[in-house]
Amino acid sequence: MFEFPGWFFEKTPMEGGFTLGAKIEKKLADFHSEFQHIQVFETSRFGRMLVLDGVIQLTESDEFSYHEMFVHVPMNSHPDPKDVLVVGGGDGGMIRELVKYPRLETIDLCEIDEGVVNVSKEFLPFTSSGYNDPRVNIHIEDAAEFLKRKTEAYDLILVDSSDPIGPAEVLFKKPFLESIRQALRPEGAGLTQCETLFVFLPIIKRMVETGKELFPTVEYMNTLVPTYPSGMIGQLVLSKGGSYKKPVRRIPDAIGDMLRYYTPEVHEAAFHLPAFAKRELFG
Ligand code: SPD
Repeated sequence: MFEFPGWFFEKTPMEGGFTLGAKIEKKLADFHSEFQHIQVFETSRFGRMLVLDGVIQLTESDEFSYHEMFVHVPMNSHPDPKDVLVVGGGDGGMIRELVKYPRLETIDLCEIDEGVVNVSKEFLPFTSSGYNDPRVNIHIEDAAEFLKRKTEAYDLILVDSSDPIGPAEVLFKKPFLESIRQALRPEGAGLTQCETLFVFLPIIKRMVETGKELFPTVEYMNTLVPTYPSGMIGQLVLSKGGSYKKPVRRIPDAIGDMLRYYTPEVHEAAFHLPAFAKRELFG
């Protein structure tokens, strides 16, 4: 089907009529965990690339935009975040951004697949560099079960999942969003990986509608990531309090100076959606 030896092409039931490809220099890891097929490649254009069940999860060249926006938007919109949970995110990219904040007291990570954590520690040092921070606690467990035991325990819950097929499917369903609501403190917010406007608008619309049944404030932010379908990806913001569209404080220079994508201006811009998406999702 694909006559490009030495290239990787995404193969997923969610491909939507087109696919992404990258030229491979070397295969660094390739194995099946209890949950999924895990691969790490060295690519010629994007540096190292993590692939789960045939789908690109991150590349060394552009993962910073995804992880920075997923973390610094809520960290600078919540009035006083202290305790954060990351669901999924075994590559460590979210943790790397969170540990930049001295104000955080605990950073929990609940990842179902230890294979992702281990392969990232071995081959993706650029994302897994925060794992040694003493505030980080790793729980290898199904997050749907983990969250059922938590009540008003977190200020932010960041769901850094793969696509809604396979191990992550449950994370896109109403009972899981209910568990997020239960586990959040009153001013808290849950952010969930929520696909791309140009390719998966119906999935996003369903998530927005379900979110509105459970949370007083539901918003959607969009970030540019060249190696995701159509070059972008979004997060659904489910807030128990007010809007997350604007930063409520100035990001400390010591953190802002380290970042390559997030700025207060990009924060606000991310919530300005193209007309077709705004109309479809928010009327
Ligand atoms: N279509 C793939 C979406 C993957 C989102 N999760 C990426 C995990 C990076 N930490």
